[in-house]
Amino acid sequence: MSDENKEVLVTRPRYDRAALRSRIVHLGFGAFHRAHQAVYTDVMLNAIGGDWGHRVVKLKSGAEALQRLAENAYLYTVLKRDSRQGDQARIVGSVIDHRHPETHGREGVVAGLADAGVEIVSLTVTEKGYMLTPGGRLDLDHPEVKADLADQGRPGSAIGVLVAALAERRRQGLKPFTILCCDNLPDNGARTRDAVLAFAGERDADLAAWIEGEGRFPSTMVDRIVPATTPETEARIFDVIGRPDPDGVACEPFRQWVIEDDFVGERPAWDVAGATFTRDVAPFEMMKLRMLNGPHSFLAYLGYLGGFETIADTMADLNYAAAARALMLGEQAASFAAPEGIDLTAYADELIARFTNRAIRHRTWQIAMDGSQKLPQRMLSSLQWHVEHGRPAPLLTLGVAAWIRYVGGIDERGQAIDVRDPMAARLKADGSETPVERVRAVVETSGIFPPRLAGDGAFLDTLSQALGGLIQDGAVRSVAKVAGESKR
Ligand code: NAI
Ligand code: CS2
Repeated sequence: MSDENKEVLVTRPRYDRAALRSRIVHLGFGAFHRAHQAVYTDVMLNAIGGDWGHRVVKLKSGAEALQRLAENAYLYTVLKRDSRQGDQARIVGSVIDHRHPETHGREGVVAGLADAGVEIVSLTVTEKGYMLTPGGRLDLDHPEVKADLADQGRPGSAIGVLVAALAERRRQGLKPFTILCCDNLPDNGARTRDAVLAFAGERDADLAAWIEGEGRFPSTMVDRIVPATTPETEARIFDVIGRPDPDGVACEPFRQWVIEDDFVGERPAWDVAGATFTRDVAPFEMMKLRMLNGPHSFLAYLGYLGGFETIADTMADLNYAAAARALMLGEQAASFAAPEGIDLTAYADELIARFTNRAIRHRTWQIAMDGSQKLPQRMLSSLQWHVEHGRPAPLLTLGVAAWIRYVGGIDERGQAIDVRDPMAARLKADGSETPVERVRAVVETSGIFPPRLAGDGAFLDTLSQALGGLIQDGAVRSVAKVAGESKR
């Protein structure tokens, strides 16, 4: 019997859904939240019951999708897929309510957070949703920040909504809620806190002081590969559960969540579902961003340019697989201190196995999105470490060169690339520049390179050479070359 035809185990909620309350509000109800935080709550509820439920919010598009989810009693499928072990499905029951600005009005969204029963507001609004400068501060010139500061009762951005809801809680004499950032940002709790305090400070210094004193912003390391849903995923979910599920998602079996244990009030016992509560998340965040996300972006840019559609397709080229592992262990691992008790070689081997999972179709194009928001924490900070220590870093350099080539907007076959990035228009190549000119232009216009790199002529020359080599040889040969050199 082929894997596709084997009977698939389907786990369903065994707890009393009527007992759940909207004690967690989630901003950014995308693929990841469905297969990560909501699953941890669902697993916990199956184990010990309780009343923790999620009220989910989308601030941008998706009003109809949320309405449809409500009509389906907020139940949806998470399909765990593994090319070696087969599939397993879970019907998740922990989501119980929603808010959307088009359905409930912007004021209704704010009220959904300010509600006295809410203990935690979690977020997965993507890196750009925090509206930060390359230095990690709230960008006061960002058009959404300006608009929300001008119309404070009706905010549209995540930070604006958080501050408006906190102001309302204070007005009502309530405690603030805990703000739990679950995006792939470095020091994600502290960055979110700084952004919220900066926004609140523009509005009212007393409000900012109250949030600073009473609020809590635990940092988290979140991990599970959850690609955007494809028609193939939808068809497979149909086969497994016997009906269509437009809200279903597919993901890998692996999941990890490390959470700083610092909440305003109560919190769910997510540890029952496998999460780790700890005092210091930073070493885990750093390890994940550099060992997983850095190589993910490397594979995404060089894979896309090399003509590969997904990460698993890219990894099937053994030079790419060797280069990814060499990047992890030969360059990234040197640049940070591993969390206590973690063996980075074993961690890297597990990552390579996860990237090779052919049942997961994670498009290189999807991961390539928003590179200007991702590169600093994934590659540029470790590249800076290498430059400061006088150590060559050919794989990181090639990865950054591939990003520069990719955001230029034309692929190796002369076809246009659909570049999705807040800086896309600024980063487009004009086609007449030499690699040296192009590197200098991108470094200057993006503003994302740390000064130590942007001001280092030798580094810029090495990066220009890598870009020149990539243009001349193409991605596949360039990767083969660095993979070969890394073995020596
Ligand atoms: P998605 O595209 O399915 O959902 C993104 C959500 O963010 C949507 O609800 C969208 O409306 C919202 N959003 C986008 N831009 C926004 C903005 N400017 N302001 C407010 N909301 C905005 O993406 P997915 O897969 O849910 O990933 C979201 C984030 O979760 C990632 O950027 C990453 O930081 C984190 N993450 C994702 C993982 C994955 O494998 N999918 C794994 C680990 C973390
Ligand atoms: C990916 C991540 O889209 C991306 O940029 O690198 O979302 C990745 O899938 C997750 O961080 C895995 O936990």
